[in-house]
Amino acid sequence: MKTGLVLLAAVASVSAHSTWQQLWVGSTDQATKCSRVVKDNNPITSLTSSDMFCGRGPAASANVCDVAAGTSLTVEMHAQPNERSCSQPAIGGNHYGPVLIYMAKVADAKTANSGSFFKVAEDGYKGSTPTWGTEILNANCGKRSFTVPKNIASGNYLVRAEAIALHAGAGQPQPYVTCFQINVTGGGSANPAGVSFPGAYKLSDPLFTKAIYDSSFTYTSPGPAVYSG
Ligand SMILES: *[C@@H]1O[C@H](CO)[C@@H](O)[C@H](O)[C@H]1NC(C)=O
Ligand SMILES: [Cu+2]
Repeated sequence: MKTGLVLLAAVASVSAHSTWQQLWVGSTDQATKCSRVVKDNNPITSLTSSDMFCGRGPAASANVCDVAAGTSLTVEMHAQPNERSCSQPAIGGNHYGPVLIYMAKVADAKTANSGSFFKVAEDGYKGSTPTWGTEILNANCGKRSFTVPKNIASGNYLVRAEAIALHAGAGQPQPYVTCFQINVTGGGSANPAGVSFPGAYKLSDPLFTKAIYDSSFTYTSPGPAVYSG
């Protein structure tokens, strides 16, 4: 009985892996044109892995998408590569956890392999009935929109989309990360302070030291506060 349950849980968990894939600039669907598409939909296995930078084995795109400062970007996640359908949850099963979006100014978004990331959006665990960022994502067909801060300097940036599944328990976060290559136009002069990936998160961070099923669990945001612009 116990073995059967464990096996079922393992199967459900595999089918519920996921991957960030597509980008919308305003209402224009850019699909994967400016995405560093990752090699598979598995989670990153360690917070100290180099995969924390832009995901598992990402392939840089030859394209950079122009985005006017102060306008909307949308990142889109689905369980299977090349999927757009809403018939399956974007990140299903029991993959509860926050959704976070960062940006880093880089010299060339097509080749950058490091960056100083500031946070531009976060859905943690909130609401009158507490709701996880991943649940909000599923309710929106995998899409999460945010505003590119109006005052940041123009130039190339990497957008780093992240979901961290926390169902496996204390000390076992499972991040899913993909980067998008953009060129901000018409910006201001701000260069927000940022953090490095890997490096910004530690297993000793409060979010990762207690299981989400623990009655005394409280949400503590990982990484820096959202840059308010
Ligand atoms: C970014 O946009 C600026 C302003 O339109 C343009 O001059 C520059 O060539 C663009 N850079 C890239 C890499 O697209
Ligand atoms: Cu999974």
